[in-house]
Amino acid sequence: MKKLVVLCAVFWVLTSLVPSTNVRAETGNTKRVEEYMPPIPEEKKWKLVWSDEFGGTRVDESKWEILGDWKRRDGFWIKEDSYLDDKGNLILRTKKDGSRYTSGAVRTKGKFEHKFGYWVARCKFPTQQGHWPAFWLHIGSVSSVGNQGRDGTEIDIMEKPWREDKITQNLHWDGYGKEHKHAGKTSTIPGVSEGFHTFGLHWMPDEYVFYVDGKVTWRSSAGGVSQVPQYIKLTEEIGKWGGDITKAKLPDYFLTDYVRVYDMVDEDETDARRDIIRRAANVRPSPRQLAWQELEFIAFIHFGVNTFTGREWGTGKEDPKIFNPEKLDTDQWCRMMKAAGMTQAILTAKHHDGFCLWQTRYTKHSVASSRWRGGRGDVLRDLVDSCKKYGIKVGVYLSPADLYQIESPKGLYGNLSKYSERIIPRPVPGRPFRDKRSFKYLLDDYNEYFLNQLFELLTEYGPIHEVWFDGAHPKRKGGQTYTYAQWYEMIRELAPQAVIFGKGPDVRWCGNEGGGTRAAEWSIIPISAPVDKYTWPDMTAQDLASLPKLKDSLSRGGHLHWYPAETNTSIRHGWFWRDEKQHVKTTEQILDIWYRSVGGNTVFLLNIPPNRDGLFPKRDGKVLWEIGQILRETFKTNLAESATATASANRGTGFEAAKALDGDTTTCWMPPDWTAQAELVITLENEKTFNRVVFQEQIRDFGQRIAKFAVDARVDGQWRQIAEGQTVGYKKICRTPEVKADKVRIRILDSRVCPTISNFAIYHAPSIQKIIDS
Ligand code: FUL
Repeated sequence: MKKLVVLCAVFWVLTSLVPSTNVRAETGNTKRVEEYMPPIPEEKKWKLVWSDEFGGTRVDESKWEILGDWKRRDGFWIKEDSYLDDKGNLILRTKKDGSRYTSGAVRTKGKFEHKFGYWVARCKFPTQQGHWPAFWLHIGSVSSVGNQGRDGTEIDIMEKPWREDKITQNLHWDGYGKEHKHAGKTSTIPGVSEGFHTFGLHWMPDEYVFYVDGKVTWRSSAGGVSQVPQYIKLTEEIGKWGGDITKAKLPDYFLTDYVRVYDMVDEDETDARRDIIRRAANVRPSPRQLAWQELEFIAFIHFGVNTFTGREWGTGKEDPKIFNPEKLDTDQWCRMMKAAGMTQAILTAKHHDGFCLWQTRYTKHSVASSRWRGGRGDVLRDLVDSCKKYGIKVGVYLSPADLYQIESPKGLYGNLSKYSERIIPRPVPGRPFRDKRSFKYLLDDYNEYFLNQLFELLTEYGPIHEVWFDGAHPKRKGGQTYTYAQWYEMIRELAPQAVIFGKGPDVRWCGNEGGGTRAAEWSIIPISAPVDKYTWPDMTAQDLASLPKLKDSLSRGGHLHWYPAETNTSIRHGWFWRDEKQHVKTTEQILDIWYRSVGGNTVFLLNIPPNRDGLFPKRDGKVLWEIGQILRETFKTNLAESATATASANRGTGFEAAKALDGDTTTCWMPPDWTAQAELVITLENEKTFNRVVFQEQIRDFGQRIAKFAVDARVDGQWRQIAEGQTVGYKKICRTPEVKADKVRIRILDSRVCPTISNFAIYHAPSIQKIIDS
């Protein structure tokens, strides 16, 4: 029972929602009570901001400081006299210890200090005389004199130094010396000495209202009302005022069932929050985005004149003759990509320098003017043919920046040509198109050139699955702008399966080129304009899409868009092959990026630049092979294949816990809506030794929802946390310590609306060294 209370309380804190002024709560005494909440204006709601339900066996020292050991009044505060009874109560014990009397006391000093709101504790009193239980608020500045109690007041929400049915409530300010001031009220409350009762304070900026069992006992503004944060104290003291302790039968106990602190918040804040969460949880990937996400690990191939000059960014003035990769063998590229487990290859068909790797009709600055294969070679053609053979998809990088078109005398880039109606593709004598579709757009010279080239790429090389638009510009000219809307429209028509990367609506640049990943990688991103009007800037911030970010954007008229991240980096230092002194990342480094990116809700785009021969270099090939071997070895046997699953909350038919284990990622376990926290427990067939835990959300129909989770393994009958994290999305892979366990538990600690888990698996990753050495 108590666990439920704690869970509920945590849920309230996390979701910050208290739906009505009367909060249902369960108590440690298995009695349901309706928590009394002071009246508030209609547009306000109570929100639980801090609480302790005192579950478990140890006082939570992140919340409380246990006082002692030292003398206090006529007795001693001793740490061992403050403890939990494992029935959901804090015990402050009073006892005789030799000749001295001892008791317990705790406070939240430095751990929780707060002002205003509703403060309530549910307590049961000791029965004997001589001691003095209290629930009060304090702060060091109570001692400062002047400014009355506004700079800090001792607020005694409850003191009971009597055995009779009465309690007292008090305010003290301006220190405890000559200037000390005080106001207070003693109330007789029949029955208060027996059983549990609640003692509350509604602390407002201009008044204190004291409650016992939900009834007002005293209102006061004495001292001008404290305006500063204060901490909580729960104490037992021994002093004459409480009666003669020598007459008491000891030990005696002061029990507290809970302490809760609520704030008054705007009603629409909580409703608006739910509304944002609901909206966020309803954003879905398009089928093309989903297909792209499932590619997981893809290749980038930077190749061109830079390969022959050793430059990262060309100048546009390169002589095409320098391009001569005599041994070019795209089958070799494919074998290596395949060995690594890569599923798609994106070629720099044209990089910033403007040199084209395919037989374009629209410029001579291409392979056609090179010495390679007598000017008849076509790198893209070779690549698509090989990829077809090896079952690898193809993407194209077509740089909007084009230095050849900027620098050459008749260059089209920024040439200030007039926009006029033009037909794409522009016919070229002797080079007809098989695809008879055409597009009529208002264009200038460079946008026409760009669209003509896109038309060639998208109609003459088989299906293209990704179009990569780089935002980088070594140089600009003539105020050249791009007619992106037309580019996108033509891509959608000619290659509906293709995702548009970067300067486009489908796939987001992860924000760095070093393989960095985010702890929380959301695919639901706020954008400041509707999709068709948005200009897709680089998004490099760590926090792109937390709820506050969504709220901020929506409040300013923004929109939510499914915009998943692609993590791009190069296996080499630099994007192009330079020489064999060039640093190549190690297998361990690439593997680490693979885990963080593929296992962190992004697609991993790894660049492997061919050398001047037109081959993937040996060193790079070795890393690719090792990566593939390691991943195949690691993920070959799912040790949870014959496992069974149960869940803490169930939505019903079709969404049972077992759906997380059925090998079908379109089915999932899902608890009821507004279950932000829930657990999925997987019972393994028998004890298994593993160090990888994989799970996925069903993003196709339910989007991305999980915001915080932990993973536990049951080792020798004891649950032990082995991983924690924030987002999950398409896939989460946790690298955990190696454990031998018979159960695994995913604890969803926060999610939007409710979580889904479409797949769960565990694996044992062998030592990398063993594979590298083999
Ligand atoms: C950047 C470019 O400037 C680099 O040369 C490289 O192509 C990289 C993938 O994108 O923006």
